[in-house]
Amino acid sequence: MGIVNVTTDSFSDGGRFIDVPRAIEHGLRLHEDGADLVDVGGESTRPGAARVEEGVELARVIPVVEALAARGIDVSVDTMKPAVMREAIRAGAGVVNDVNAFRAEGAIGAVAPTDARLVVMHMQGTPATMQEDPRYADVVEEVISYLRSRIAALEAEGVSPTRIAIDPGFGFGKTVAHNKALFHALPRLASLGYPVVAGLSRKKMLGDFTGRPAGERAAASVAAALLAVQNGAGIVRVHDVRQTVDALKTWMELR
Ligand code: PMM
Repeated sequence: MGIVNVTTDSFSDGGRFIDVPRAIEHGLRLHEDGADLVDVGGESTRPGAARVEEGVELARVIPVVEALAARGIDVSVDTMKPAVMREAIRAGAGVVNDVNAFRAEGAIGAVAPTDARLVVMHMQGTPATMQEDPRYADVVEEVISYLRSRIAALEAEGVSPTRIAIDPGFGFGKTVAHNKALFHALPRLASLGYPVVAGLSRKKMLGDFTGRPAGERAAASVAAALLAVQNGAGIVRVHDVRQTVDALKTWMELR
């Protein structure tokens, strides 16, 4: 899954793809580089990020989804808002990726009657405050039980389990120790029977490990993606698609 952030403040590529034609161009490039799925988002979820008005998010995201889907690309929309989900599906998105796990009022109703695939992610708190003081008694148990309850809520509204993928939400209300525990639990998450999505690309934890700023975390991101797949992730959400695809191809030949 390649990332197109149509925002002004995403932590890793903030401001670089705010205009629609450039976002489309970037999405096409990620597809050419080997992304099976291109994830388009118009509201940053970086720690401390402010919410974006629905109209602004629609104006950012829908033309990009439409243009990429019209070229036959499998497009995912990264949003928490039911109206954006609905419009994006209408514009051709095949996947809805919700870091809020379809908890917003009307979110399940927006996706249930469609055949869009869904990414259900764990987050503690909200992006505005989630990294202030994340706490868990047992992070792995709590993330799994949360994901199970969100899956149950979706299935109760008629969503087939075959449409659902799960994501532990690295960095979303988690310390480095929490992220590590969840990383090591990827095989267990995979054993729940839903494809597992892992998003580690350029995240702060990789900066902690390497001492590098977001724009210089490609090697760390590729290593994290490769290890995530080895641990059972079925989908990796990445900025550096070309490098990640090369690493995965090489691993598949040599393993
Ligand atoms: N991370 C970000 C945004 N959306 N969606 C999923 N499913 N998983 C993630 O880990 C995730 C996400 C934040 O990263 P970005 O600002 O680089 O997009």
